[in-house]
Amino acid sequence: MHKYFIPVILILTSALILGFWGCFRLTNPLGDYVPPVPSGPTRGIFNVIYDFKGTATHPDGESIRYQFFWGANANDTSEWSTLMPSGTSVTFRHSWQVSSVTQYPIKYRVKDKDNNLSLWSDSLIFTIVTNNAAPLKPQIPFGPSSGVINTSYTFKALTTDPNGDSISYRFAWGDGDTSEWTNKYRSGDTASMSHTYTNSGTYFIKVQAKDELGALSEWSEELGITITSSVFPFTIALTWGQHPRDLDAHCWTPQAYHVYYANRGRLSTTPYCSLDVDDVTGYGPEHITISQLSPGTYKYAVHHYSGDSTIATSQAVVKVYRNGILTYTFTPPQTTCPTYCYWYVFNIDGATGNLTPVNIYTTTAPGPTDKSIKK
Ligand SMILES: [Ca+2]
Ligand SMILES: [Ca+2]
Repeated sequence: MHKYFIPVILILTSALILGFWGCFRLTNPLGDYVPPVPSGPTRGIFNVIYDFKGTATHPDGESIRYQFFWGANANDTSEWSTLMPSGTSVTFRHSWQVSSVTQYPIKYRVKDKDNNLSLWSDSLIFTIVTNNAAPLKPQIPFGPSSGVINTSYTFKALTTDPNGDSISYRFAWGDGDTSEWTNKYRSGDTASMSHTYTNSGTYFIKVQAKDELGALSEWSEELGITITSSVFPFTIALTWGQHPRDLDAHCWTPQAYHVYYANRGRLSTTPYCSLDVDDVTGYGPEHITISQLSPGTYKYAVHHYSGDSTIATSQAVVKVYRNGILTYTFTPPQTTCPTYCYWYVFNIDGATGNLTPVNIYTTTAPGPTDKSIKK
């Protein structure tokens, strides 16, 4: 009897352990469950946050928690999520710090309220692209430079990505609102987005690009748009390129007012003519608005105040909006252009509203600039 005692004890103990294990295994409904492979991007760069999604189903329909594994080391796991209904997709966000490792296996597992644990999902391999370049700084947004409130206007954005990656864009509208990212565009294709301003004022619109890996460009230069609460007889928008850095819009009115950077005028009273801003660092825009015409001649000119180059090569554009509608577009004559001269663009007959192009360079101002003019 005695010589069988130890083997019997061993057999009984083993059976007991296997039995318990079997019971435990049988009572874990997630014990054999492998969640579907996570979805998300497979390429990216360091220090950019990416979204990864898991969708698991509990065999008994119970709620489950999710935990992701990010692959940087054996313990590189997320916190457990809150309990989610079975079959609900859960998005985890993650970024990777700069490291020599460029491939990360991402997987997840789930557990139910009784802490029954699933197996790990298969891995999604996330590869860090180490030689990615961000998109180039986008061109200045293209769109109207004036408009009225509560009207939708469309603006365009364009840049390229040195790697040829697809690009999404977002606009900062200058009124405190920044758009969502657009869908992806091919590098070099024009994106567009619309915006509506609800208050009058001058707003500066800029655009930023992001490549498909999430690398951000610089913000573009700003497009100015002047939004008015009503449509004025004339809004004259001056824009130009980077050089010369300072062009100035000037307007002489029939009542001997000289509206320019040092004397911005007024819209609600005499001279019913006003300059919005003085840009001194390239591009513009500078808007002169005439809110009410008086009989006599209005003269409009652009002065090259400072900076290299000339008006002829400045890429200047003068757009004239008549009652809110773009009616004339002027570009500088490609003739001899003295440095620091005036580009005398046009006259307006205040009695009829007729515009007469002049379009010449002159070294003297088309109207008086001395102290006899009214402020
Ligand atoms: Ca790129
Ligand atoms: Ca200026």
